[in-house]
Amino acid sequence: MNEIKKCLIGKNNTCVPIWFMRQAGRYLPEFINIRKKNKDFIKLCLNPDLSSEITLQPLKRFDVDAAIIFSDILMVPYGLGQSITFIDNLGPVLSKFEIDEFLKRDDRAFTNTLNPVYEAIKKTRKNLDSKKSLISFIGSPWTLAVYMFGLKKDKVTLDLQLMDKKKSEIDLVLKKITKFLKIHIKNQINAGADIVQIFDSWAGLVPEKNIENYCYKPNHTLVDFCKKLSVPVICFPKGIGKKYAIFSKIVKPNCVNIDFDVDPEWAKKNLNGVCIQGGMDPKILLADKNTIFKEAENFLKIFRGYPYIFNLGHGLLPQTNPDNVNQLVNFVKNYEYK
Ligand code: 1CP
Repeated sequence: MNEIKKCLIGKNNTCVPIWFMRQAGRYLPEFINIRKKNKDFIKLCLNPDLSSEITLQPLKRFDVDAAIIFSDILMVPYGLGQSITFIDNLGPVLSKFEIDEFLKRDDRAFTNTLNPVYEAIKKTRKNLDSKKSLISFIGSPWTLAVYMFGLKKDKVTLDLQLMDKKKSEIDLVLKKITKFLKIHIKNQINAGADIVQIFDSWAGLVPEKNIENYCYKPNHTLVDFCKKLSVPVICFPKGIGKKYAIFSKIVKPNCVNIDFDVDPEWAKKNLNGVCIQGGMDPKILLADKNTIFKEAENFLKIFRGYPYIFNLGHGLLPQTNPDNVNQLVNFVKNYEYK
């Protein structure tokens, strides 16, 4: 069994496995090269050869313990019939959401559209060292709804008026999308992925009165589904602050990724002993070597003897120097407690 899985199922608290969110893509020159020649991001995600190549790029450079499939959480709305364009400096823009189309979408059409993602996973598993995990992922129902309905006013605030107007549609989508997310999880596992991470990147924007129904319940349903498949699952409810404690208690994933606003000491004491992943601010990787090592050591010391997977409090930033990532991986791998 590989190191990450041992950590996730509670069989190991001595070694600290490591991988990074957004390790494939964004900051690696070899990715940027491929990206320049492939302007359509969705098409790139649907190209099994290139997707698999990009997934393996970080593993050629760094001794990380996992690959994460090069895809996107927005492939699910795409599989449900929404078209998506990525606009520089603005991010993804989805075509108008049509509830009737969504309700008519059948399972087979969904799986067929996303089949290249599963092909990419198969290909990657074949070329990946058996000691390394292959992580698959989904966006949570709420985080996907934020994009599907265009619920944000700007980068950090919700359009509450639109939320009110669309309330019944949103509630229906949050319920019905779970079926497709389960299919997507199962297909990724059948193709060879061995861990699932659920990104709830906009959990921090859920209004207090909706937190139960929009965040805890849907994450719980999906975590239970993964557990029934005997697949370890990591949740990342970004931005929920102290609610990480109640989230862990209700949702009970194998592991939670803490974001960089969460105090790691607090997390160790309050997350019910669940395996913890991440936490370090991705901005630290823009600093000098000593700052990076000092901060990494802080996390290693805090989580000494506790099931911990080294990762960040959000994805690697586009301006990250790959040499710094390499130095950090080697530092964590060779760290010895004094
Ligand atoms: O222009 C480009 O080159 C595209 C940049 C890019 C990349 C490399 C996007 C657009 N998505 C991805 C890949 C991706 N997305 C991965 C690949 C594997 C890896 O981690 O290396 C993963 C796991 C994601 C997940 C993802 N996509 C999330 C959840 C994690 C997070 O960052 O919070 C979210 C919110 C998205 C949506 C998305 N995809 C891309 C953009 C620009 C966005 C929007 C982000 C936003 O709204 O701020």
